[in-house]
Formats: sequence, structure tokens, C-alpha cells
Amino acid sequence: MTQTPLTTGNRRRFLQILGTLGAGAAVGYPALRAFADTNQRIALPFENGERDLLAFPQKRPLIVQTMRPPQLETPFSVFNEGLLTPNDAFFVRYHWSGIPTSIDPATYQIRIDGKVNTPLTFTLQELKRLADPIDLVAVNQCSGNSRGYFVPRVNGGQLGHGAMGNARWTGVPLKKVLEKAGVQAGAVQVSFDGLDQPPLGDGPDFGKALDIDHALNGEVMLAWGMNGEDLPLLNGYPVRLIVPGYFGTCWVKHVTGIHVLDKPYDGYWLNTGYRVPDNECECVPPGTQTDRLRPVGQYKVRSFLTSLSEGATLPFEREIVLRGIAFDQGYGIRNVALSVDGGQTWMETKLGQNLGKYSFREWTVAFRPARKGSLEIKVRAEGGSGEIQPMQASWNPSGYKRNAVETTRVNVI
Ligand SMILES: Nc1nc2c(c(=O)[nH]1)N[C@H]1C(S)=C(S)[C@@H](COP(=O)(O)O)O[C@H]1N2
Ligand SMILES: [Mo]
Repeated sequence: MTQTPLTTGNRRRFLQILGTLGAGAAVGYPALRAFADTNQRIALPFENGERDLLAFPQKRPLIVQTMRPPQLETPFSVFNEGLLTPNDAFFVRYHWSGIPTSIDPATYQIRIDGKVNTPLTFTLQELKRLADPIDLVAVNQCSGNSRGYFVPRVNGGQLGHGAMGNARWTGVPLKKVLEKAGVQAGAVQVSFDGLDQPPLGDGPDFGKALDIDHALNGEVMLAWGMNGEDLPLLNGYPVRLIVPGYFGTCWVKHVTGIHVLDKPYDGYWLNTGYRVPDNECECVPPGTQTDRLRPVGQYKVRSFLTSLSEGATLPFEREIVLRGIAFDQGYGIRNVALSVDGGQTWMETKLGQNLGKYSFREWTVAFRPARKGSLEIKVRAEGGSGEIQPMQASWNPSGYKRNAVETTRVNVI
């Protein structure tokens, strides 16, 4: 029986910092352990932003938001290393600590049932042979990415900008699987569930649904490959859903059940969690609430400076190349502008290689600081739909979908 490896490299180099992680034992999963080689800490640029860096199985040291369940954020410097986020640096988000710690690919199965002509069960091998595999580069971003920057502060994981990542996903279109089973007339949605469970069995299991047309659009995928390798366990091994342009919350990991529904799904995680104000700005006056909410849905256009961090120093009159990334919900980036005077004047940047409309797009621009002192660098992207990042951040009670122009303060000496 082959199993996915669950321990990180050479244990002797690592100090075991925690015994059991997750009450996983309650649902039959053994505990997952994290290791760290030093007491590494990192400071996110907002109040109470000090975090540990720990290495979980198959992961380099990542920013720990919570241990049980593992919620790990990518250190922002990783986004300056390349356009694809390495698997061992890719962020991790779970809702329940009952996560699988060992999965046997030989016995793993996906069941498709409900409003279909033929309910089917696929093994991993069968899924891989079902249709010609496709590759798609797409950003996975949590709707709570950057929540720590909300002012006034909101409840929930105080994330920096590292709850996102860009990868090349390999799999088959969900459409092919649905066609094989034969979707019947009257189908309205498709729901998905994965192997993870609430630890005591009494919380709402994590599940998500897509409208039938969305599920059949040929772009939504069941993926087993990530940047040319198997998915890491913590990113959904052996198969996860890829929903290009849509927030990570519906990218269900360790998919085992696909249910074609003749009425809208009524799961907690879709209908109660992950909602924003149902108005044009998806916002409310800071500190207020509203009952009129809708699902977080698709990304908004965003851009980041990755080559300099807050507080960096630049030599006076020496030309440097500034570099960063931008993405939107799948129209592709049209342009990225940069300001070094706090937003008064803007210069065009040069867009780099195009890995596809759902991918991070690189931008670069040469800059020679002509004045000593502090500088406010701002980046503003325009998506292919004409959507431009707002200068001012809006506010919503759950701290979702931040997409305002970000500012990096540096000093010229
Ligand atoms: N099975 C399962 N899938 C899940 C979740 C989960 O808790 N369980 N969390 C979702 C959320 S909210 C996000 S943001 C993404 C994160 O994907 P990652 O952990 O691979 O980065 O997974 C999604 N898929
Ligand atoms: Mo998320």
C-alpha cells in the first residue's frame, strides 16, 4: 500500500514543537505534527502581527495563523521569487481539525450521485483516464486574505497578503465527469464534500455548491496535479476542485462526493458563512452590519509590489527595477500603474509573461529616486473588464475581498 509521505525530510534537523495537532483521532485520523528548526518569528505590518513560522509536512516554514486546524500563510517574500507559488510554500486553510493525515491513493474514491442517469464511483486512476488532462494556471485566494489590514479591525484570522497563491493545476474538467454520469433535467446545483470532518461530528461538515451552469462551464476542474507534482496533502491530496476566478472557499479539497441537486444546496458554509453586503461596493459604513448579504463569489482586481517591503531603504539616485504581481477574476490584467508620490502622479509599468487570464501577471518598472526621504509607493491595476482598484479601502463586517490600492513606505538615503 503506497501512502503519500507525511513527514518533512530529515527530522533530526527539526525540533518537534507540538505533540498532537488536531483532534483528528476522534474521526480516525492520526495526529499531524509540525516541526520548526528554530523559533522563527515574523511580523506582519499591522498591530498584533507577530506570528510563528513552522514547517508542517511537505511545507517549508510558513506563517501560523492557527495550529488546529492548520491555517498557514505564505510569507510575502515568496511572491517575489516567481509567478508560480511553490507547493511547499502554498498557503493552507481548513475549517475543522478533523483533517486527513494519511490517504491511500489506491483505495480513494469519488462518488457522483443525485440527479444523474448513472451514479458512478471513480478511483484516482479512473479519474485520470476519464478525459484528456488539462492544465490551467489559476490563483487560489481566500476571501479573508489581507483581513489584518481592515480598519477598524474585524474578527477572524488576522491575515497579511499571504492567503493566496498561483499554481499550474492539472486535472480533468468537472464537465466531463458530470457528462459521464449524465446530468438530468431539473438539476440546479452541484455540491461537493471532502474527507475532512468536524472533530466531534456535531458541527456543520464543510461543503460547497456551484450552480449547474457554472459546474458545466468546462473551466471548473477536478485537479490532482499542482505545478507538475501531486497536490500536497494539506492542499487537498489527492483531488481538489479548481474554480477559476472564484474565492478559495469553493475549491473543495480531498473531494469524495459530488451531488447533483434539484434544489439549491442548504449547507451552512455556503449559506451562512462567506457573505458580503449585497450592494455595489459590497460594503457598509465601518462598524455597522446588514442582513442583506450574498456569497463572496469572484475575485476583485488586485496588485502588489513584491520587490520591496515596508520600511526598505533605497539608495538616492540609483536606478532600481520595481517588480510585483497583479490578477483579476479572469479577464486578464490590462495594465498596472505605479506611483512614488503617494498617488499624485502615476507611471505605466511593463507587463511580463502571460501565463493565462487566471494567473498572476508580473509587472516591472525602472525607477530612480530623485529625492531623499520617505516615499509612498502605490500600485494600481486595471483588469480586463475595465475594473480598477479603488484608492480607498471599503469595509465589511467579515473582512472579505480587500482590493484597495496597497501602499509600501520606503526611505531613500
Ligand atoms: N475539504 C475542504 N476544502 C476546503 C476547505 C476546507 O476547510 N475543507 N477550505 C476552503 C477555503 S476557505 C480555502 S481559502 C481554500 C484554501 O485552499 P488551500 O488550503 O489549498 O490553500 O480551500 C477551500 N477548500
Ligand atoms: Mo477561505
